[in-house]
Amino acid sequence: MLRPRETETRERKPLDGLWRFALDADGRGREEEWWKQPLAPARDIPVPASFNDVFADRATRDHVGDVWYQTSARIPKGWQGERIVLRFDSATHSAVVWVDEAQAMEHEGGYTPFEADVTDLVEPGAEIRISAVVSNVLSWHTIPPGLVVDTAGGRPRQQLFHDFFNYAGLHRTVWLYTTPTAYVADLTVVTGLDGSTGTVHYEVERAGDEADVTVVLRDAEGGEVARATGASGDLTIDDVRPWRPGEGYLYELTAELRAAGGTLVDAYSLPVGVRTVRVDGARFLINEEPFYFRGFGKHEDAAVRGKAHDNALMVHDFALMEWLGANSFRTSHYPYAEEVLDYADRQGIVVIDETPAVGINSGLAAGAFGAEPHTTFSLDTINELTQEAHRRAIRELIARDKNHPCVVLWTIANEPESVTPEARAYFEPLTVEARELDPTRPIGFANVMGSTPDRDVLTDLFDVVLLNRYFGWYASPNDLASAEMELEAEVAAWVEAYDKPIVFTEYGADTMPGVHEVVPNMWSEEYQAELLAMFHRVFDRFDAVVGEHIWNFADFATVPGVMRVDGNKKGVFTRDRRPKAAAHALRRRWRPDS
Ligand code: GCB
Repeated sequence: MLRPRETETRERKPLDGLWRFALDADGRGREEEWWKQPLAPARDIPVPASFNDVFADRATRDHVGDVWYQTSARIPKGWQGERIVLRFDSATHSAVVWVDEAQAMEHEGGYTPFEADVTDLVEPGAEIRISAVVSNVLSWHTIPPGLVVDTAGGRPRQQLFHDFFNYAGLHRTVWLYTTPTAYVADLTVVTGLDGSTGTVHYEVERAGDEADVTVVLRDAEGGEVARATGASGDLTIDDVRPWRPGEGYLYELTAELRAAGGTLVDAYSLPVGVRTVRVDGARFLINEEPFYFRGFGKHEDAAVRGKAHDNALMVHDFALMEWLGANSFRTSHYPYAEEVLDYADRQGIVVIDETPAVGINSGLAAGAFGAEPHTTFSLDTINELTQEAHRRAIRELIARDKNHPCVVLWTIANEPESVTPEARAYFEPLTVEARELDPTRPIGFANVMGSTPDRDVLTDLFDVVLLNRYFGWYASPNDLASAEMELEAEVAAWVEAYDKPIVFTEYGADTMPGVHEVVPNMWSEEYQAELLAMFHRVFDRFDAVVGEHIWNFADFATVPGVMRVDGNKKGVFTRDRRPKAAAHALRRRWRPDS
């Protein structure tokens, strides 16, 4: 699915700003057809932002159910004759959208875009009212799953099976944009390298009247390097400048549709990084060179705005990663804003791209998050409907992110149950689907602590072993000597069992900034630094360990509970991005020259 971009033939208009907003505490809005009139009473709300923390009341912060957004927008006069599209970059977790009184679209899944052709619903020059009802409810059949429970106090409570606050709302830009009536509907590129020659296989999907396709590839200076005609084909680049970690060199591919006689009908341009990705035994190869992942699991999370995309924070986070010497991160535990992937492409930062499938694990949910005990996979819990939602989540992730050179690996789920035959039955078809959708990238899933190679039943379906391990924290707490032995034994067992690369996608320790100790105990800055150093000592003993992603880049919000004091404190930076002692220690490991 193509991002809206401005080209010779296309315009776009972001609708960010203050919208009108109303909680629907009693769930009456859909029945009372609130989209048919101006929302009242209503408050102003920023878009993009999570709604939870911008006001100062518990009713909003802890709201479970529908909320309503409304704005008005004028369709530019000049858009007469164009195809006009309304697009939400995301609505968490599901939404129905109306243009004036007509329903324009609905969507489930909180982290991927959706759009509708609204040409017939609007009049260039005239104003329209856009209304959206957004639900933050998670159920057995959503990705991620969750459960709404009644409370003695009378208000429903959203039970989560994951460890981050259920921020919701319009987290990303809402656009109106145009395309001509015959247009480039999709574009897919797959790149290759052979010595100093690069190749770009392209496929253009067209919609509307027949038109001829020309594609032109330009280098970063705008010089044409290759050109072809036809809806699909191959371009060759002599003396190619590859995209590589640390060097986000991008070409630009423009697909042009031309009518008979040569008039330009539509043009769409896409940044293209020429690189290859492949797993070979226990090596992870980018451009046929072994790659070692240094970085983090992150979150989209900040004070006040919650999960909203923010360019200032994004640029700052990348600057901090560079300061540390990080070369990669994982979009734990959902697809991040497309701006982030665009920026990673340009910065040469490698991305492990994850679906929002977190919490498919009753053991964890009951243990860590206080959920009622349940069986993970059953007719009444995670079932075929969940699997279908999961399949859609994979499809939408790959459709959105397939062309990003920064993305080198898809993670299908975080810490799912992975030791039962039901887990295998659930995941096997999803791996088949992911491979069909993208045969070019390896796939993995983040394996939960305790799912050791003798118990796990999923790993053979995947290309890489991604391990989330908390030795020294949840296991052998405050005992790094035992933790080191346990960790080493487990890595040895994985190496013995599989000839696959191992990336540690999580390890870490909650750390209160400012707590210092001569003899480091849990929660102190020194303990975090020592725990990370212990993991690194073990990683360095195994060639098959090809990556270290610390949990987490920064402290982040969670549901308050007995496990968490003001959120998860495993950040190497605080929530406002101040370094803990571990950050300096990491910099010495990752940038020994600095
Ligand atoms: C995990 C989860 C992550 C949690 C983390 C923790 O295994 O994948 O979402 O935040 O542990 O800190 O407990």
